Amino acid sequence: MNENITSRRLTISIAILVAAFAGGLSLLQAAESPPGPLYPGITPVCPCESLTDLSLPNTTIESAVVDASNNMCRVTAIVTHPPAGDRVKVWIGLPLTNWNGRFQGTGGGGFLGGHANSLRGPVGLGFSAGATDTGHEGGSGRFALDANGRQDWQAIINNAYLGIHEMTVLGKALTKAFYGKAPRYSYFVGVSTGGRQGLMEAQRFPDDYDGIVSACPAINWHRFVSGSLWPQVVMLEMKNFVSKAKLDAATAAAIAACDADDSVKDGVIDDPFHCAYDPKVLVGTRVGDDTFTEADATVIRKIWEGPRTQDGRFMWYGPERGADMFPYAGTTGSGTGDSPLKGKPFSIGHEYWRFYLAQDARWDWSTLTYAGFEQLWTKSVEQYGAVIGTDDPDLTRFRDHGGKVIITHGLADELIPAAGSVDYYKRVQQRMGGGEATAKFARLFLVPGVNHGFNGPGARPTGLNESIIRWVEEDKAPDKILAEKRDANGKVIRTRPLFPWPQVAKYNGNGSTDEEQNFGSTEGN
Ligand SMILES: [Ca+2]
Repeated sequence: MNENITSRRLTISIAILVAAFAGGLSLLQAAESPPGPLYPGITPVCPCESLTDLSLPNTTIESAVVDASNNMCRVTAIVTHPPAGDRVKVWIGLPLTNWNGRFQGTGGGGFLGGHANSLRGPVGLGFSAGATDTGHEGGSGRFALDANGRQDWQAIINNAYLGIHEMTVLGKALTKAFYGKAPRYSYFVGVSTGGRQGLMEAQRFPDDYDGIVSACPAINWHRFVSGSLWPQVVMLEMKNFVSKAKLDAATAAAIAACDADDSVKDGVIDDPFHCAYDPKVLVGTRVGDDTFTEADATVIRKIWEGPRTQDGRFMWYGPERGADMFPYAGTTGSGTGDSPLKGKPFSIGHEYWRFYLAQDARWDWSTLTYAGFEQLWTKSVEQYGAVIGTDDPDLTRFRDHGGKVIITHGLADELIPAAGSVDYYKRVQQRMGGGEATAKFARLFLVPGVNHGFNGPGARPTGLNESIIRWVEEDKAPDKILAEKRDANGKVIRTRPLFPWPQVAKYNGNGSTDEEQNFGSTEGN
């Protein structure tokens, strides 16, 4: 593969990430009011610049400078793990005034471990805050191979779990050095990979955080990221690439078929898990200048079904009906004349196959077969599950430490199948003593009709930071989260309640379906 193609793919990868990341970040910071101070009137006990003198094992504090425009002392440090020679970059922001007594860790997206810009939001709310590159720059998965083309396990581990832990340890130490007091509570707030990083902390370093908001988490990484190439192998094996127009037509038809099942016709399938719409209905219909075929219906059915072994056994979930199928299929062309239909794998999945599974930067995805897919998907589970799977349901130590976690996932997530979060939460319930016992410290809120960036026809959750703080500090568990939909001018045009899974919102039959008070909760999903 030449450099042009490589850099173009990287650009696409980063574009998708930035879009999802921005949506997620705005989700987590929208309209949040600053939490009250835990140490009223506290001020720094040393100059920002003096933090470079702090001595911590395997840590070099490169700079500590006042960033007046963001009211913070901004610290940059490198953490290493001798003799590996690795460099995990950590950014810590410490409010110059009005520190609220809490620390907040932030996460990344895709292969991006995190970003220094993520400090601004939480510091603006009075948190001391941390971010890290988890040991590599940028959003490519190339770091998984060393200069000799072999797996760089230190880099893989730093990205999978160790970088966030190092950031947290350093962030707490710098907070204590700067204010003379350790943070009383620590929170981790993340979206996508950030959501995965938060749950990884709960599983592996359960004392790091008191509260975690994990939005559309990239948990089950070893299953769904490799699984994201399933639409490509299906289309290759069937020699039938399905156009974007046909994929969109099938999504629209599924929404039309299942929209009213929740008794409100609003363009949203509240319960896609029970939407059984079959695209065979579309066979023979015209889509633009083309006709929908049996083979098109089969491909779409297999995309929704998700990866299966050659003898038909379940491997993983597909995106739900109502989620955009284009990011996984990436089909371009019209299929007519000089415009052949071509697929294009989801960029993060493609990089994972190249750098983790095939371990060959030049690996050609168009050589995929069902047999090859099954073989390397299985390798992914076996070789990387324990490292980056983030699907350990044993949260005993986190619970016993007093930890609380809110998981939320859009049901029209086009990049991470929402069923994976339900699968994980069910396993947590089984491991942690049942639904009621689990709900005392971990709750899942599914969000109908929103995608990976929490955008779409549905309403997006609000007040997640406030909810986790109230749960941790006042022991008030979130029984309901308010979701709202705004128009282009920012005006709220619809509100809906979200209830902890398996409860779902149900219209009570009276009043506006755009007002949350007209919905109650019922058992669902
Ligand atoms: Ca509906």
